[in-house]
Amino acid sequence: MTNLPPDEADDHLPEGPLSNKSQPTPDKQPVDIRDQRCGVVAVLGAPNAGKSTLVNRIAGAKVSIVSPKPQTTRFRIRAVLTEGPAQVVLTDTPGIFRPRRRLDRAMVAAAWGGVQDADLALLVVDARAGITETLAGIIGGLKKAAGRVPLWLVLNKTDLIPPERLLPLTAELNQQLTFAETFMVSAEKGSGVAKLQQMLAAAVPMGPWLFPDDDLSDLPDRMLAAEIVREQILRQTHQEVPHHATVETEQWTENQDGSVRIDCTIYVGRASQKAILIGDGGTRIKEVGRRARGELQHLLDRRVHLFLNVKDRPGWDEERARIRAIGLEDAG
Ligand SMILES: Nc1nc2c(ncn2[C@@H]2O[C@H](COP(=O)(O)OP(=O)(O)OP(=O)(O)O)[C@@H](O)[C@H]2O)c(=O)[nH]1
Ligand SMILES: [Mg+2]
Repeated sequence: MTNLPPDEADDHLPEGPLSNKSQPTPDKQPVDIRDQRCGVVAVLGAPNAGKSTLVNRIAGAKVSIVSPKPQTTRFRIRAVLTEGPAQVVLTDTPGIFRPRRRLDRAMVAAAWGGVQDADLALLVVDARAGITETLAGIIGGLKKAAGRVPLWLVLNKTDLIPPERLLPLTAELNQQLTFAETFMVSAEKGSGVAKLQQMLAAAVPMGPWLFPDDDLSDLPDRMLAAEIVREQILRQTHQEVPHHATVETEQWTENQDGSVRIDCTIYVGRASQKAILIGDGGTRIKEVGRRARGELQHLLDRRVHLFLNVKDRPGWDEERARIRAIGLEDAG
């Protein structure tokens, strides 16, 4: 049991918090329901292609966690962009790869499920990585779904490669699949994203909005807290620990003074991983807690007391209950 005392430091990370509400804009005119347009856009691709970075960029807020490690996103998160009469609901999905664990199968099933529910799908490709084996597998899967949903190609991370490499890659990908549109962007730097955003807003069909216009995401606060803690684990631990850790919010207690107490349990696969995560004298877990608490406090705009409890639980990634707790459906 590693219960942390509430940390008094009030800092938060420079990347900005996850958030599920936009700042109020008082001059916004209400849009008549008969004029509203709304569409669901699935964002898919290989792990680490930059899907979540792109979704956050388009939503204008950090809705989905991002890390340099593959398999950061584990379940579908919807980000909402409302612009004029158009509402674009972006579904950020887990990267698609060859699954091994029950958890992996559920993640990949969630990603493909995202395409089934969509009006449009964006295939995000890491332009520097090019056509990897993983991407070839995704293209194979998309060929089977061809025709059911329009596909747009988004070549990302264009800041990392010379421009002359982009056209051959685009040509090769367009040979393998029919893309209605192709975009070249840097989700991180922002270049090319405004154009994509405009085209998305113009492409969504007539229909009533699915979300209030100040919603940014559909992530419940308890899940949000767990994701913020997991993001810190992804950033502060290495090798096998991040992929064998899962976070669940066990308790959410409203205090009379307006603060909230959040108790999270972190499950890891082995006692050795638990030792790494806790660190010498508890230094690492304290830092995870300190940063996560800073972000949460900023996001929830209230004092947060965060308690982290690390448990080793071999085989949690084969357990149905753990998989359901992170919002995934068991895919067998
Ligand atoms: N240089 C550069 N880095 C990027 C760009 N977009 C994303 N990244 C980085 O790529 C890494 C992965 O980004 P994510 O957005 O987490 O990727 P993802 O596709 O959501 O990954 P999974 O959730 O694991 O499938 C992070 O370190 C990002 O900062 C980009 O346009 N340029
Ligand atoms: Mg992601």
